[in-house]
Amino acid sequence: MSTTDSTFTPALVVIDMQYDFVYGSLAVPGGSTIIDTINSLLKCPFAIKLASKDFHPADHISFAKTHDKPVLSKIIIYPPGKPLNNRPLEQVLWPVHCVANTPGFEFVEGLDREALDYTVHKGTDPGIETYSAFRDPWHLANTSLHGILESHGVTDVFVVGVAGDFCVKWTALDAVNLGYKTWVVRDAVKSVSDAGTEWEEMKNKGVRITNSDEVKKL
Ligand code: VGL
Ligand code: ZN
Repeated sequence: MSTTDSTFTPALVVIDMQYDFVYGSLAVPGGSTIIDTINSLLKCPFAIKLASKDFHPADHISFAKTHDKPVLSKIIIYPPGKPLNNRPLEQVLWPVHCVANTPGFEFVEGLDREALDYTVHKGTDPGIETYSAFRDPWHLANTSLHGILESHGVTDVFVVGVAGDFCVKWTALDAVNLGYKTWVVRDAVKSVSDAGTEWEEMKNKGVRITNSDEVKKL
């Protein structure tokens, strides 16, 4: 990876490599198998290296328990404070996961957290699901991610982590929409579902799919 080209300022964004998503209540199949690959990418000369953490209050809107409904059932959610017919969205209800400052919220054991320059929290508002590490689905509030990337003059965003079909995908799509050249590193991502449709969807919307060996040659 070249650090001398001023038109190429790459950032590595590690999505949600937390205990609950790897071994805990919402374990993504194969999640532990990408830790070494992510650590090897964290050794590359990215201009900055960031990680997101899902940071939920105990009564978060995305938890089945909050609604007394079965896990993986669906509800319709609305932007808070807006009329009820304003941009409804379908919300999958999850097991309780990544409750702030519980063991499930911690970075997974083995992740090279020393290599990280920044940690970005998301999903902090009890009433709003935030899959994207940039912002909620209605674009009512930004996390710190876009501001950090802009302040470092980042041109290219490389996304890794979990889950490929939720937070990785929505972060990558937002990165494209915000004007970054956006890459998802396929062998450093695992998904909840094995259907694989997220890869075609991301490609169709301008995300570049790459792999860790290619990234190391950049
Ligand atoms: C995620 C489901 C619920 C993710 C977060 O990190 O992909 N998935 N909250
Ligand atoms: Zn969550």
